[in-house]
Amino acid sequence: MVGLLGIVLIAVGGWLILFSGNPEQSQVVSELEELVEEANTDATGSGSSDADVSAAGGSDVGASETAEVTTDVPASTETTNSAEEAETNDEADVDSETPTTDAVTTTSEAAATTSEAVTTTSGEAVATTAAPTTSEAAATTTPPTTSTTTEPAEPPTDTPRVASFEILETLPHDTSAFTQGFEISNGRLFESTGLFDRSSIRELDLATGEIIRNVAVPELFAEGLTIVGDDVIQLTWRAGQAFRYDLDTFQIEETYTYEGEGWGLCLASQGSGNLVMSDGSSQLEFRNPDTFESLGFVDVTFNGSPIENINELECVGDTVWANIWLTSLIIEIDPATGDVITVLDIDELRPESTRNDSGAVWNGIAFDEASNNFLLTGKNWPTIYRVNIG
Ligand SMILES: [Ca+2]
Repeated sequence: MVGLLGIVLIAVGGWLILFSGNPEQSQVVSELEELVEEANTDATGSGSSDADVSAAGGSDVGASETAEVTTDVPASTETTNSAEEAETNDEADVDSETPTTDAVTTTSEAAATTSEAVTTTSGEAVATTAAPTTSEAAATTTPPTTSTTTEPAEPPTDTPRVASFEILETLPHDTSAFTQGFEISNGRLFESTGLFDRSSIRELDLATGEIIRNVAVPELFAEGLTIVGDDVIQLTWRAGQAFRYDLDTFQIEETYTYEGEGWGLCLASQGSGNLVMSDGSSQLEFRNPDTFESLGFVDVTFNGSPIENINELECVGDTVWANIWLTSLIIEIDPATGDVITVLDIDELRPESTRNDSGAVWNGIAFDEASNNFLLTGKNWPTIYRVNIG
């Protein structure tokens, strides 16, 4: 009897560990949010640290979407998802290499399937365990201010900058596109979409958002992509395979294999010239763009704290921009050190129609070199935003 009770307790304990929602991760995220708040609090008086949400561009979609966005007030951070929550659980599990892998695999596939059902029925309630952040409390605990010596004001060198954004234009986005990768190359916009049986690689019209080409990725869960010369490389979530396609035909030219999960990908056109890859952890991995060979890792930290769930990436100049999965935060990372050097909250951009869909988090960032703007979108979002980040 006692033995049986012990087994039950162990089983329950294991379940709790498995599904308790990654306490470290949410802690890291809320910490980042608190720090953003603090930085904004520091800027009292300027009154302009919030995003300047002004709609230029007067496309018909733009006007209504923007109006919708500006009425949003609640800044609740969704904390659950279906498919990619399973990613996180699995990721932790892969690291621990416990003998429970089989059970986890089964669970995650079930979760992924659920997510598809959820996304296709657009916005039906998915079980969520919201973990509201206590940003107000955070705001009251003001951080140490910068030195107030008699010397001329010295800008803090280590404090991440809080950026703002301005909407310049909106474009329509396919609401069935579970965006995993988003990138512009020579005036052409490319997108990778995920989920089993819904994964694809696409080219979109940069001016209109229309889908020009759409090739399915059968049986796999596609993830991030990046353009390398005349090719495009696309990751998959847990298949351990990356595909190198001809950019113009989307014909697979080569398949690479790798350990672990694939989430985001970009090519450092300046700086190292290497691929930068995320796997949902706090690490970025560097790879040779010709061979996909791993060249090493860097830990992404925000004031010394590791930032987990680094997702879609965008290499701009010699830095890397990224989103943090399940948050509305964008960070700019110095890939040489892993330091987060800029933070930005785009919660205001989340379309109202996606707020009840816990999987429809933002996950698309593409830099347009020609205009120095960014295009931002999210999973199943109806809108792509062109923004100026300042
Ligand atoms: Ca990107």
